[in-house]
Amino acid sequence: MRAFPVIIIWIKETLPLGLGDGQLFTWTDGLKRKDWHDYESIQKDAMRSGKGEHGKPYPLTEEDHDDSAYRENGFNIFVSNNIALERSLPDIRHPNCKHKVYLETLPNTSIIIPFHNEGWTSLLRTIHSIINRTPDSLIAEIILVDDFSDREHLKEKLEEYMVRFAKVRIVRTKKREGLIRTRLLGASLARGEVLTFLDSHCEVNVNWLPPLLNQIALNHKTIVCPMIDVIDHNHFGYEAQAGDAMRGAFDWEMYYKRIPIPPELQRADPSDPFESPVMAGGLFAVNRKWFWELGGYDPGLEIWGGEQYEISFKVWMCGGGMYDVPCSRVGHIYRKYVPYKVPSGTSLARIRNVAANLCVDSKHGATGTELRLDICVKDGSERTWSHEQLFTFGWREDIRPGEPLHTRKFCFDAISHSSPVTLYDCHGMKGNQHWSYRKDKTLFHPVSSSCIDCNPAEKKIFMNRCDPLSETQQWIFEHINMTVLEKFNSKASS
Ligand code: LR7
Ligand code: MN
Repeated sequence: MRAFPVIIIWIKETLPLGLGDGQLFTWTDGLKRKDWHDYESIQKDAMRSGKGEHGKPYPLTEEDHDDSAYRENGFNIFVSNNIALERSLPDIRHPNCKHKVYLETLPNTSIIIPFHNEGWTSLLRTIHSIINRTPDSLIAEIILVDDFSDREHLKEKLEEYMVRFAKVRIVRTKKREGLIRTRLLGASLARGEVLTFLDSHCEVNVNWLPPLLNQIALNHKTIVCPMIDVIDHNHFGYEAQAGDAMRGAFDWEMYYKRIPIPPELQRADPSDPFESPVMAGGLFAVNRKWFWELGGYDPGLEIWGGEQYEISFKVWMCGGGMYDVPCSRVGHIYRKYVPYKVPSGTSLARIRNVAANLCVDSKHGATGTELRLDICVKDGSERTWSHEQLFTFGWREDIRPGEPLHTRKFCFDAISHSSPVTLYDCHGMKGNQHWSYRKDKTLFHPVSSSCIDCNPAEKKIFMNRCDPLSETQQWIFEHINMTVLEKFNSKASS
């Protein structure tokens, strides 16, 4: 059902700068609508000047560019520290957004922000931008959920700082949970009618919230996402993503992608909300009751990733819809690399040789290089994503270095029954990249009917005629997620 404005033409002609404050408009559906812009805050933003203001790139010197600036957060924290916490942003919405009216009565929302070791100024700028650009009446509370951070500034100092904001609550997980269970903790405590999730390094833009809440008010079985703008990880310049409004999708590796809206689905008014099959993950609003009717997130999801598909599929399968809203824009700092550690045992494993007591190592592993053995990285409580001794067992029955969502696109590859094992661009067509892990602990290569063997003294890894009794051909998978290994082996002969 669509509603049409009764007096919209008159408005545009007489009030070119937007609708007058406090005016109400009754549409044909009988619901009252109003202009939710906060002209005072817009005015304040317009008058600001300084480095990084209006979302302009911060002028970088050589020194500011040093790698140490990126190490802790994956983005340049020096730049973040040098631009104002309340900096202004450019209004890059479609011009039609300036004239849109939304329901006079909108549901309120709990804004939930999970964070793990977030930078001080990037976290604070997220909160300040929300406070400055959101109608107070729509915020039930802002829940900061600390996922067991160990940085000092996120402890008492953060609590002391947030005292100035009556609506901010800080809650903390009791152990490292990962972003999914951290969001769930926030959601379980939330009291607002709507849950709005944001990452801990965002800046919300002008009038971002009313268009999201409006869509949910019209149909509560709706998940809505803002347009996600890019805050550059070097200079913090603010701009739209390449191509701007696109639909969410994913490829066969389950990598999130954005693809153009096909012409037949394009809206007459490009500023109107449009359907999107899957969301990016971090920034969205959902009716609280409906979120729990959907089952929330699967609490078995670890640390990072995948949850955006789970929730997106459930929305569609449960008779709901998912929309991207062009008149709502939120900036997000896209990191240069993932800075945080992952507790061991959460994901996929290293591969240790029984005879050598050494591990397969993909160090210096570019495409075309030979795999080698190396001393097993010490069992600590944590590892980094980029760990060279972590491997993923793909559903195509190939083996690749890295974590499932951060894999490098090289696969174990062998050209014959006596060749070295190399890393080569994954082709996903089995053949030379097809492996199985057998009960006798051998790593079998069906195409050559041979097994992975090694020379402990030279640390070399090569193919050989299978000899399950030889310990140099026996490999142990450590810290493995058993479900993944069972799936990987479902077709393996033993
Ligand atoms: O162990 C962790 N615990 C956490 O609380 C790891 C992370 N976190 C927090 C973290 O502080 C941040 O606030 O969780 C949030 C997301 O983590 P990021 O910022 O490291 O993730 P990302 O921005 O690289 O990745 C995107 O995909 C993720 C996994 O699927 C999440 O859904 C993120 O929210 C999501 N970000 C966005 O959708 C913003 C746009 C980027 C894209 C695509
Ligand atoms: Mn993020």
